[in-house]
Amino acid sequence: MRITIFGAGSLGSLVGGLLAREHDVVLVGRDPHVSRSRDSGLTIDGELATTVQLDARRDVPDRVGLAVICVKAFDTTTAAEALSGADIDACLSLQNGLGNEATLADQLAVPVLAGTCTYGALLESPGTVTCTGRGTVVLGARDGGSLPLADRVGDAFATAGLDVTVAEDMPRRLWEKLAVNAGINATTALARVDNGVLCSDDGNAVATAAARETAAVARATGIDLPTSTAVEATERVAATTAANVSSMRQDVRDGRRTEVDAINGYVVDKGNEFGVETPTNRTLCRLLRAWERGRGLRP
Ligand code: KPL
Repeated sequence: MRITIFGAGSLGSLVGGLLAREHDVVLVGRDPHVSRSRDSGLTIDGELATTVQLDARRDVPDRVGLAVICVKAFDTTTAAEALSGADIDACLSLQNGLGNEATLADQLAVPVLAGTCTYGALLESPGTVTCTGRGTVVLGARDGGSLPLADRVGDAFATAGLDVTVAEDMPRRLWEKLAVNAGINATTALARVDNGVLCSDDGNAVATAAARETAAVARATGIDLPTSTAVEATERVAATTAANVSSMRQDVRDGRRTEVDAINGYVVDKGNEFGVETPTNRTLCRLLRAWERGRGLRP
C-alpha cells in the first residue's frame, strides 16, 4: 500500500518506520530529520530495532495514497491545507485529542478514519527514533460502525507487524484514549517524570483523577465509558509505556507548545457545556497554559 505519514515527530517516525518494513512509505516532516532519514535510512532503536529505507521529504508528494496524520492537534488545519491539492485515497488520524477527524473531514474530500496509538516513541536525534513501549493502534469509522476501508487499512498495518485492532466503537475508544492522555500527559509534563512513575501513589492519584473526570464528561455527552475502564486504561498504558517520555513532557522539555487545549482543555470545555465539574483537568490546564504563556508560546 502507498502510505504518506504527515508529521515526522516521534510517533509519526515510529509508525512510518514500522510500516516501511512492508509498504511504500513517504515520511513528510522537517529537516534535519527527514534528509537524514532519506539519505541514511530511518533507524528504529529499542524494541523492534531495525533500519528502513523510505522516501522522507519536506513537501507533500503528488501521490499520497493513505495519508496518516501524526501532527500535533493544533496543526491539523495546516496539515489539511497542505494535503488539499494532493492525490489522496483516504486519511487516518493518529493524533492526540478529540475533534481532529472532523477538522480533516471538513477540509478534505476523502474518507477519514479515526485512530488512536499507544506505542511509546522518542525522537533521539535526526534519523533515529526509539520505540520505548509496544502499544496498540486502534482504528475505524469515525462515527462508529463497520467500514471495508477500515478493514483494509487494519490489514495493511497488521501485515507490517503492528499490533492493530479495527474497532466499531471509535467514538468510545477516542474518549478512552482522551482519558489516558488527560491523565498521563499533563501530569508527566508538570512533574517531569517518565510515564512509569504514574504507577506509584502520588502521580497515580492525579492521573486517575483526571481520567475519572474525563469518563464522567464522556458519559454526560452520551458515550458509555465507565470510570473503571478509564482508570484501568490509564494505569495499563502508564505501565506498558513506563520508560516513555510522554509527548507533552517532550514538548515541555524542548520548549514547544503543548496539546493541553485539545486534551485537558477539551475535557474542561465539554464539562462546562454538560454541567460536569472537572477541577483536576482545570488545574492541569491552568498550570500548562501559565507555562506556555511564560514562554511566549501563547497569547
Ligand atoms: O499518547 C501518549 C503520549 O505520550 O502522547 C502515551 C500513550 C501516553 C504514551 O506516552
